[in-house]
Amino acid sequence: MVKSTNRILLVLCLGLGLTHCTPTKDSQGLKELSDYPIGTAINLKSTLSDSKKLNLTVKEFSSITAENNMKMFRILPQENEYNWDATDAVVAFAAENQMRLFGHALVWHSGTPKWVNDRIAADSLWAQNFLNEYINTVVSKYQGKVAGWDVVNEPMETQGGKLRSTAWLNALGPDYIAQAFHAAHTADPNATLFLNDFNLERDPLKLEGFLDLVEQLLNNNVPISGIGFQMHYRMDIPDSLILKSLEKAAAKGLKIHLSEVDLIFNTHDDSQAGGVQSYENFTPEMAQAQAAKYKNLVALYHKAVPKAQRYGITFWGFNDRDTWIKPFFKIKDWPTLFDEQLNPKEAYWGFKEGLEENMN
Ligand code: 9MR
Repeated sequence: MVKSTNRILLVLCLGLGLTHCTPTKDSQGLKELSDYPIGTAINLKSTLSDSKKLNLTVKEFSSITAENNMKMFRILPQENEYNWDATDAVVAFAAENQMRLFGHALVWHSGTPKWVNDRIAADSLWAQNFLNEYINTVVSKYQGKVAGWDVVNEPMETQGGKLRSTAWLNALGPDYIAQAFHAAHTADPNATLFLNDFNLERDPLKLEGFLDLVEQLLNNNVPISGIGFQMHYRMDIPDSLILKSLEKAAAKGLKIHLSEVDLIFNTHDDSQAGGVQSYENFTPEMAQAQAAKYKNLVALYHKAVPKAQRYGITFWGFNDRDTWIKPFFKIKDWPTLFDEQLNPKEAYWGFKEGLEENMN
Protein backbone atom coordinates (compact mmCIF):
# COMPACT_ATOMS: atom_id res chain seq x y z
CA MET A 1 0.00 0.00 0.00
CA VAL A 2 1.28 3.42 -0.89
CA LYS A 3 1.47 5.56 2.24
CA SER A 4 -1.68 4.11 3.69
CA THR A 5 -0.74 4.67 7.36
CA ASN A 6 -0.21 8.38 6.86
CA ARG A 7 -3.49 8.68 5.07
CA ILE A 8 -5.43 6.87 7.77
CA LEU A 9 -3.89 9.19 10.38
CA LEU A 10 -4.81 12.24 8.35
CA VAL A 11 -8.39 11.11 7.89
CA LEU A 12 -8.68 10.34 11.64
CA CYS A 13 -7.18 13.68 12.47
CA LEU A 14 -9.59 15.59 10.26
CA GLY A 15 -12.51 13.41 11.32
CA LEU A 16 -11.89 14.16 15.00
CA GLY A 17 -11.61 17.86 14.25
CA LEU A 18 -8.17 18.04 15.83
CA THR A 19 -6.76 21.45 15.13
CA HIS A 20 -3.25 20.69 16.37
CA CYS A 21 -2.58 17.83 13.99
CA THR A 22 0.72 18.35 12.20
CA PRO A 23 0.06 18.66 8.46
CA THR A 24 1.74 15.80 6.66
CA LYS A 25 2.86 15.87 3.06
CA ASP A 26 -0.40 14.07 2.34
CA SER A 27 -2.32 17.28 2.86
CA GLN A 28 -0.18 19.24 0.43
CA GLY A 29 -1.15 19.67 -3.20
CA LEU A 30 0.97 18.05 -5.89
CA LYS A 31 2.16 21.48 -6.96
CA GLU A 32 3.73 22.11 -3.56
CA LEU A 33 5.97 19.08 -3.92
CA SER A 34 7.37 20.03 -7.28
CA ASP A 35 9.88 22.59 -8.50
CA TYR A 36 8.32 22.61 -11.99
CA PRO A 37 4.64 23.17 -12.78
CA ILE A 38 2.17 20.34 -12.37
CA GLY A 39 -0.77 20.98 -14.65
CA THR A 40 -4.16 19.81 -15.74
CA ALA A 41 -6.31 20.29 -18.79
CA ILE A 42 -9.38 22.23 -17.78
CA ASN A 43 -12.93 22.64 -18.95
CA LEU A 44 -13.60 25.87 -17.07
CA LYS A 45 -17.38 25.71 -17.18
CA SER A 46 -17.47 22.23 -15.69
CA THR A 47 -14.82 23.19 -13.09
CA LEU A 48 -16.71 26.25 -11.92
CA SER A 49 -19.96 24.32 -11.62
CA ASP A 50 -18.57 21.81 -9.10
CA SER A 51 -16.95 23.09 -5.91
CA LYS A 52 -15.06 19.86 -5.21
CA LYS A 53 -13.55 19.92 -8.68
CA LEU A 54 -12.72 23.58 -8.36
CA ASN A 55 -11.04 23.11 -4.98
CA LEU A 56 -8.97 20.20 -6.24
CA THR A 57 -7.92 22.11 -9.35
CA VAL A 58 -6.69 25.03 -7.33
CA LYS A 59 -5.12 22.93 -4.57
CA GLU A 60 -3.26 20.41 -6.70
CA PHE A 61 -2.19 22.24 -9.84
CA SER A 62 0.02 25.19 -10.73
CA SER A 63 -0.58 25.15 -14.48
CA ILE A 64 -3.64 24.79 -16.68
CA THR A 65 -4.23 24.08 -20.33
CA ALA A 66 -7.66 24.73 -21.83
CA GLU A 67 -8.83 21.30 -22.97
CA ASN A 68 -10.76 22.80 -25.89
CA ASN A 69 -11.39 26.52 -25.48
CA MET A 70 -8.22 27.80 -27.12
CA LYS A 71 -8.52 25.64 -30.22
CA MET A 72 -9.08 27.36 -33.54
CA PHE A 73 -12.59 25.95 -33.93
CA ARG A 74 -13.57 27.70 -30.69
CA ILE A 75 -11.71 30.98 -31.19
CA LEU A 76 -12.68 31.46 -34.84
CA PRO A 77 -15.70 29.27 -35.61
CA GLN A 78 -16.74 31.46 -38.56
CA GLU A 79 -14.83 33.80 -40.80
CA ASN A 80 -14.13 37.17 -39.12
CA GLU A 81 -15.96 36.10 -35.97
CA TYR A 82 -13.32 35.90 -33.30
CA ASN A 83 -14.86 34.58 -30.12
CA TRP A 84 -12.78 35.48 -27.08
CA ASP A 85 -15.22 34.95 -24.22
CA ALA A 86 -14.20 31.44 -23.20
CA THR A 87 -10.50 32.13 -23.63
CA ASP A 88 -10.68 35.39 -21.68
CA ALA A 89 -12.34 33.47 -18.85
CA VAL A 90 -9.55 30.89 -18.77
CA VAL A 91 -6.93 33.65 -18.81
CA ALA A 92 -8.67 35.39 -15.88
CA PHE A 93 -8.99 32.12 -13.94
CA ALA A 94 -5.27 31.38 -14.33
CA ALA A 95 -4.33 34.89 -13.21
CA GLU A 96 -6.67 34.86 -10.19
CA ASN A 97 -5.22 31.58 -9.02
CA GLN A 98 -1.61 32.37 -9.88
CA MET A 99 -1.40 29.47 -12.29
CA ARG A 100 0.68 29.21 -15.40
CA LEU A 101 -1.51 29.16 -18.49
CA PHE A 102 -0.36 26.98 -21.35
CA GLY A 103 -1.83 27.65 -24.80
CA HIS A 104 -3.17 24.72 -26.82
CA ALA A 105 -3.06 24.70 -29.83
CA LEU A 106 -2.41 27.23 -32.60
CA VAL A 107 -2.16 24.90 -35.60
CA TRP A 108 -3.74 21.45 -35.42
CA HIS A 109 -5.40 19.53 -38.24
CA SER A 110 -8.17 18.42 -35.95
CA GLY A 111 -8.67 21.86 -34.41
CA THR A 112 -9.07 23.62 -37.75
CA PRO A 113 -12.69 24.54 -38.48
CA LYS A 114 -14.20 23.33 -41.73
CA TRP A 115 -14.50 26.78 -43.23
CA VAL A 116 -10.72 27.26 -42.82
CA ASN A 117 -9.92 23.84 -44.28
CA ASP A 118 -12.11 24.63 -47.29
CA ARG A 119 -10.42 27.96 -47.93
CA ILE A 120 -6.93 26.54 -47.44
CA ALA A 121 -7.66 23.85 -50.01
CA ALA A 122 -8.93 26.43 -52.51
CA ASP A 123 -6.23 29.07 -52.17
CA SER A 124 -2.70 28.57 -50.85
CA LEU A 125 -1.94 32.30 -50.79
CA TRP A 126 -4.94 32.78 -48.53
CA ALA A 127 -3.67 29.91 -46.38
CA GLN A 128 -0.30 31.60 -46.02
CA ASN A 129 -1.77 34.96 -45.00
CA PHE A 130 -4.33 33.42 -42.71
CA LEU A 131 -1.74 31.33 -40.87
CA ASN A 132 0.26 34.46 -40.02
CA GLU A 133 -2.75 36.58 -39.24
CA TYR A 134 -4.46 34.05 -36.97
CA ILE A 135 -1.33 33.29 -34.97
CA ASN A 136 -0.42 36.95 -34.68
CA THR A 137 -3.93 37.89 -33.53
CA VAL A 138 -4.20 35.20 -30.86
CA VAL A 139 -0.65 35.26 -29.53
CA SER A 140 -0.41 39.07 -29.37
CA LYS A 141 -3.74 39.31 -27.57
CA TYR A 142 -2.48 37.07 -24.79
CA GLN A 143 1.15 38.18 -24.82
CA GLY A 144 2.57 37.86 -21.31
CA LYS A 145 -0.53 35.97 -20.13
CA VAL A 146 0.02 32.68 -21.91
CA ALA A 147 3.43 31.33 -20.92
CA GLY A 148 3.86 28.88 -23.77
CA TRP A 149 2.06 27.50 -26.80
CA ASP A 150 1.67 24.27 -28.66
CA VAL A 151 2.41 26.03 -31.92
CA VAL A 152 1.96 22.98 -34.10
CA ASN A 153 0.16 20.00 -32.63
CA GLU A 154 0.46 16.49 -34.08
CA PRO A 155 2.60 17.30 -37.12
CA MET A 156 3.36 13.60 -37.67
CA GLU A 157 1.19 10.81 -39.05
CA THR A 158 -0.42 8.64 -36.37
CA GLN A 159 2.20 5.94 -37.00
CA GLY A 160 5.70 6.10 -38.43
CA GLY A 161 8.05 8.91 -39.33
CA LYS A 162 6.20 10.94 -42.00
CA LEU A 163 4.67 14.38 -41.75
CA ARG A 164 0.89 14.22 -41.40
CA SER A 165 -0.97 14.94 -44.58
CA THR A 166 -3.13 17.93 -43.60
CA ALA A 167 -4.71 20.85 -45.40
CA TRP A 168 -1.77 22.94 -44.17
CA LEU A 169 0.85 20.57 -45.52
CA ASN A 170 -0.98 20.20 -48.82
CA ALA A 171 -1.30 23.94 -49.31
CA LEU A 172 2.02 25.23 -47.97
CA GLY A 173 4.36 22.24 -47.89
CA PRO A 174 6.44 21.35 -44.81
CA ASP A 175 7.39 25.00 -44.38
CA TYR A 176 4.03 25.73 -42.72
CA ILE A 177 5.60 24.51 -39.49
CA ALA A 178 8.52 26.97 -39.58
CA GLN A 179 6.15 29.78 -40.56
CA ALA A 180 3.89 29.08 -37.62
CA PHE A 181 6.80 29.25 -35.19
CA HIS A 182 8.11 32.50 -36.69
CA ALA A 183 4.67 34.08 -36.45
CA ALA A 184 4.24 33.03 -32.81
CA HIS A 185 7.71 34.23 -31.86
CA THR A 186 7.18 37.59 -33.52
CA ALA A 187 3.90 38.04 -31.64
CA ASP A 188 5.37 37.08 -28.25
CA PRO A 189 9.15 36.75 -28.13
CA ASN A 190 9.02 35.53 -24.51
CA ALA A 191 6.60 32.64 -24.99
CA THR A 192 7.99 29.09 -24.95
CA LEU A 193 7.06 27.50 -28.26
CA PHE A 194 6.36 23.79 -28.58
CA LEU A 195 5.99 21.12 -31.19
CA ASN A 196 3.67 18.54 -29.60
CA ASP A 197 2.67 15.01 -30.59
CA PHE A 198 1.38 11.68 -29.30
CA ASN A 199 2.89 8.18 -29.15
CA LEU A 200 6.40 9.62 -29.23
CA GLU A 201 7.21 7.53 -26.17
CA ARG A 202 6.15 4.29 -27.79
CA ASP A 203 6.74 4.54 -31.56
CA PRO A 204 10.49 4.78 -32.27
CA LEU A 205 9.97 5.53 -35.99
CA LYS A 206 7.58 8.35 -35.21
CA LEU A 207 9.99 9.75 -32.62
CA GLU A 208 12.84 9.62 -35.12
CA GLY A 209 10.85 11.51 -37.76
CA PHE A 210 9.68 14.01 -35.18
CA LEU A 211 13.21 14.64 -33.86
CA ASP A 212 14.57 14.97 -37.42
CA LEU A 213 11.98 17.68 -37.93
CA VAL A 214 13.04 19.41 -34.70
CA GLU A 215 16.66 19.23 -35.84
CA GLN A 216 15.82 20.80 -39.21
CA LEU A 217 13.91 23.59 -37.50
CA LEU A 218 16.83 24.27 -35.18
CA ASN A 219 19.32 24.23 -38.07
CA ASN A 220 17.18 26.81 -39.86
CA ASN A 221 17.02 29.08 -36.81
CA VAL A 222 13.31 28.51 -36.34
CA PRO A 223 12.36 29.73 -32.84
CA ILE A 224 11.22 26.41 -31.38
CA SER A 225 11.93 26.13 -27.67
CA GLY A 226 10.14 22.99 -26.55
CA ILE A 227 9.08 19.44 -27.30
CA GLY A 228 5.73 18.16 -26.04
CA PHE A 229 5.20 14.47 -25.36
CA GLN A 230 1.43 14.15 -25.02
CA MET A 231 1.86 10.87 -23.11
CA HIS A 232 -1.57 9.35 -23.52
CA TYR A 233 0.24 6.20 -22.58
CA ARG A 234 -0.67 2.71 -21.52
CA MET A 235 0.09 0.24 -18.78
CA ASP A 236 1.76 -2.11 -21.29
CA ILE A 237 4.26 0.44 -22.67
CA PRO A 238 7.62 -0.48 -21.10
CA ASP A 239 9.17 2.17 -18.89
CA SER A 240 12.56 1.33 -20.42
CA LEU A 241 11.23 2.44 -23.83
CA ILE A 242 9.72 5.62 -22.39
CA LEU A 243 13.05 6.46 -20.74
CA LYS A 244 14.99 5.97 -23.96
CA SER A 245 12.51 8.09 -25.92
CA LEU A 246 12.64 10.93 -23.40
CA GLU A 247 16.44 10.81 -23.37
CA LYS A 248 16.61 11.09 -27.16
CA ALA A 249 14.28 14.08 -27.12
CA ALA A 250 16.07 15.77 -24.22
CA ALA A 251 19.35 15.51 -26.15
CA LYS A 252 18.02 18.27 -28.43
CA GLY A 253 18.46 20.65 -25.48
CA LEU A 254 14.89 22.04 -25.59
CA LYS A 255 12.30 22.16 -22.83
CA ILE A 256 10.37 18.91 -22.46
CA HIS A 257 6.69 19.07 -21.52
CA LEU A 258 4.73 15.94 -20.64
CA SER A 259 1.72 17.77 -21.93
CA GLU A 260 -1.39 15.53 -21.85
CA VAL A 261 -0.67 12.68 -19.46
CA ASP A 262 -3.06 9.84 -18.78
CA LEU A 263 -2.37 6.14 -18.29
CA ILE A 264 -4.87 3.69 -19.68
CA PHE A 265 -5.42 -0.04 -19.26
CA ASN A 266 -7.29 -1.05 -22.39
CA THR A 267 -5.77 -0.99 -25.84
CA HIS A 268 -7.00 1.02 -28.83
CA ASP A 269 -6.02 1.77 -32.40
CA ASP A 270 -5.82 5.57 -31.92
CA SER A 271 -9.06 6.12 -33.78
CA GLN A 272 -12.43 7.28 -32.52
CA ALA A 273 -14.36 4.31 -31.08
CA GLY A 274 -11.23 2.21 -31.62
CA GLY A 275 -10.94 0.86 -28.08
CA VAL A 276 -10.62 -2.80 -27.10
CA GLN A 277 -12.31 -3.58 -23.81
CA SER A 278 -10.09 -6.15 -22.13
CA TYR A 279 -10.45 -4.88 -18.57
CA GLU A 280 -14.06 -4.74 -17.40
CA ASN A 281 -13.43 -3.80 -13.79
CA PHE A 282 -10.85 -1.81 -11.91
CA THR A 283 -9.34 -4.16 -9.31
CA PRO A 284 -7.15 -3.25 -6.31
CA GLU A 285 -4.23 -4.94 -8.09
CA MET A 286 -4.74 -2.70 -11.12
CA ALA A 287 -4.89 0.34 -8.86
CA GLN A 288 -1.54 -0.60 -7.29
CA ALA A 289 0.08 -1.29 -10.64
CA GLN A 290 -1.10 2.08 -11.95
CA ALA A 291 0.24 3.81 -8.84
CA ALA A 292 3.65 2.23 -9.36
CA LYS A 293 3.75 3.26 -13.02
CA TYR A 294 2.67 6.84 -12.26
CA LYS A 295 5.29 6.99 -9.52
CA ASN A 296 7.94 5.83 -11.93
CA LEU A 297 6.92 8.43 -14.51
CA VAL A 298 8.38 11.10 -12.25
CA ALA A 299 11.60 9.09 -11.90
CA LEU A 300 11.84 8.69 -15.69
CA TYR A 301 11.24 12.40 -16.28
CA HIS A 302 13.96 13.30 -13.79
CA LYS A 303 16.42 10.73 -15.10
CA ALA A 304 15.99 11.65 -18.76
CA VAL A 305 15.42 15.39 -18.62
CA PRO A 306 17.95 17.75 -17.01
CA LYS A 307 16.42 20.08 -14.45
CA ALA A 308 16.66 23.22 -16.61
CA GLN A 309 14.71 21.49 -19.40
CA ARG A 310 11.74 20.35 -17.26
CA TYR A 311 8.79 22.45 -18.41
CA GLY A 312 6.35 20.43 -16.35
CA ILE A 313 3.94 17.53 -16.22
CA THR A 314 0.37 18.24 -17.32
CA PHE A 315 -2.47 15.73 -16.95
CA TRP A 316 -5.19 15.65 -19.60
CA GLY A 317 -7.83 15.97 -16.93
CA PHE A 318 -7.39 14.63 -13.43
CA ASN A 319 -10.42 12.44 -12.81
CA ASP A 320 -12.00 9.33 -14.28
CA ARG A 321 -15.37 11.07 -14.54
CA ASP A 322 -14.30 13.68 -17.07
CA THR A 323 -11.57 11.85 -18.95
CA TRP A 324 -11.77 12.02 -22.75
CA ILE A 325 -10.55 8.42 -23.02
CA LYS A 326 -13.88 6.72 -22.33
CA PRO A 327 -16.15 8.58 -24.77
CA PHE A 328 -13.47 8.82 -27.46
CA PHE A 329 -12.43 5.17 -27.60
CA LYS A 330 -15.83 3.87 -26.43
CA ILE A 331 -14.42 1.88 -23.54
CA LYS A 332 -14.55 1.83 -19.79
CA ASP A 333 -11.21 2.84 -18.30
CA TRP A 334 -9.54 4.43 -15.27
CA PRO A 335 -6.67 6.50 -16.66
CA THR A 336 -6.33 9.41 -14.21
CA LEU A 337 -5.33 10.25 -10.63
CA PHE A 338 -8.84 10.66 -9.13
CA ASP A 339 -11.87 8.40 -9.42
CA GLU A 340 -15.33 9.28 -10.70
CA GLN A 341 -16.32 10.62 -7.28
CA LEU A 342 -13.24 12.84 -7.35
CA ASN A 343 -11.48 10.88 -4.63
CA PRO A 344 -7.75 10.29 -4.96
CA LYS A 345 -6.82 6.87 -6.34
CA GLU A 346 -3.69 4.90 -5.56
CA ALA A 347 -2.42 6.53 -8.75
CA TYR A 348 -2.53 9.91 -7.03
CA TRP A 349 -0.52 8.69 -4.04
CA GLY A 350 1.94 6.93 -6.32
CA PHE A 351 2.54 10.04 -8.42
CA LYS A 352 2.85 12.09 -5.24
CA GLU A 353 5.43 9.71 -3.81
CA GLY A 354 7.30 9.97 -7.07
CA LEU A 355 7.48 13.74 -6.62
CA GLU A 356 8.54 13.43 -2.98
CA GLU A 357 11.28 10.95 -3.75
CA ASN A 358 12.70 12.59 -6.84
CA MET A 359 12.63 16.27 -6.07
CA ASN A 360 15.97 17.56 -4.91
O1 9MR B 1 -9.86 16.09 -24.71
C1 9MR B 1 -10.24 16.77 -25.90
C2 9MR B 1 -11.66 16.44 -26.27
O2 9MR B 1 -12.55 16.96 -25.30
C3 9MR B 1 -11.99 17.02 -27.65
O3 9MR B 1 -13.27 16.57 -28.05
C4 9MR B 1 -10.96 16.58 -28.68
C5 9MR B 1 -11.18 17.26 -30.04
O4 9MR B 1 -10.94 18.62 -29.99
O5 9MR B 1 -9.65 16.94 -28.23
C6 9MR B 1 -9.30 16.33 -27.02
O6 9MR B 1 -7.98 16.72 -26.68
C7 9MR B 1 -6.96 16.28 -27.58
C8 9MR B 1 -5.90 17.35 -27.62
O7 9MR B 1 -6.45 18.57 -27.97
C9 9MR B 1 -4.77 16.97 -28.56
N1 9MR B 1 -4.24 15.67 -28.25
C10 9MR B 1 -5.19 14.60 -28.11
C11 9MR B 1 -6.28 15.00 -27.10
C12 9MR B 1 -7.24 13.86 -26.88
O8 9MR B 1 -7.95 13.58 -28.06
